[in-house]
Amino acid sequence: MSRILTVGAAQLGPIQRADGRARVVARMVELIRQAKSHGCDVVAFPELALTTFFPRWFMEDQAEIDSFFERAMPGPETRALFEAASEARIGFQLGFAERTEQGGRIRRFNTAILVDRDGRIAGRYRKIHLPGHAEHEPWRAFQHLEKRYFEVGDLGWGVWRTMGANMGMAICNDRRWPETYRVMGLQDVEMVFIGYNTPRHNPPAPDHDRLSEFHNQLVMQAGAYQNATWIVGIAKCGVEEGCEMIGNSSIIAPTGQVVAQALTQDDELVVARCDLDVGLSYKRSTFNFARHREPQAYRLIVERKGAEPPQET
Ligand code: CDT
Repeated sequence: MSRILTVGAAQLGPIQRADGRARVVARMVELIRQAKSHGCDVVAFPELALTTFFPRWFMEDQAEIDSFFERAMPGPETRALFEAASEARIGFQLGFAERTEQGGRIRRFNTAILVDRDGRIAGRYRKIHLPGHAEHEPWRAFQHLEKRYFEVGDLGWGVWRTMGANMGMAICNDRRWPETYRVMGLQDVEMVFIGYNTPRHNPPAPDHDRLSEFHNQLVMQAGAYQNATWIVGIAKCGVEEGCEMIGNSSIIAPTGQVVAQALTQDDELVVARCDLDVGLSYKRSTFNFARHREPQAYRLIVERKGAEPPQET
């Protein structure tokens, strides 16, 4: 008997700086309504889904920076999203900027949560691979200041048994790193949600620009196959404040095949019926980790951070 989870990747088109939370939440509620009509069990939104991608600007005024962060989840403006989803009996995944107080210290993370069908937060992930830079670099066409505005996530990559599946999350740049997937693969993950905001132009390496969609597919399809898991990639895309971000939100099977993909660079729901047992034959054969992995040979991966070339012989 197969275990089917119907999933909606709720891609969002651009969010401009002047767009308030209420307007964005209304767009998300409309996508939940569409998800309901397609029989979705769970719907996934992008990274930092509630505002424009603010790390593109250098800001020094902390109050201005904090205007992009959520102090409570749900908060006054996001409660409507929780209510719409639980009314529809749909779980969801949401990326947002999290401002939290821990031990008397304010901390800020690029966060994603998994919310079950009853509107309860079942899982939380804080982005670990923060791309970009921490200081103003005016030579760039636009900034990418994630290293300035966020701390490195402190929760690792969890996997939660919820909504009938083993579910995990990663955020945007994490998808380019094989370690991300393998940590979840080792917890028998069956579905990973990855929201992203990926500008087409990469100022330090413009030669990569024309390969943006290819690299997006390459890493997510490889992560799915090598860990025998479904991957749901969800873009915030289109031209946001003059900066183009790629779309191509995709639902990828444990076989590595793309099952469904967005056509637009706008709000669009991508739906697939995902058989959670499709990965089983891979987990039992080629990627039977318990049988075939050789962790003693992988020690360098955790012992060394940067590449060091060999000595000349
Ligand atoms: N949001 C995010 O992580 N974006 C990055 C841009 C990389 S270039 C600084 C990404 O990996 O898509």
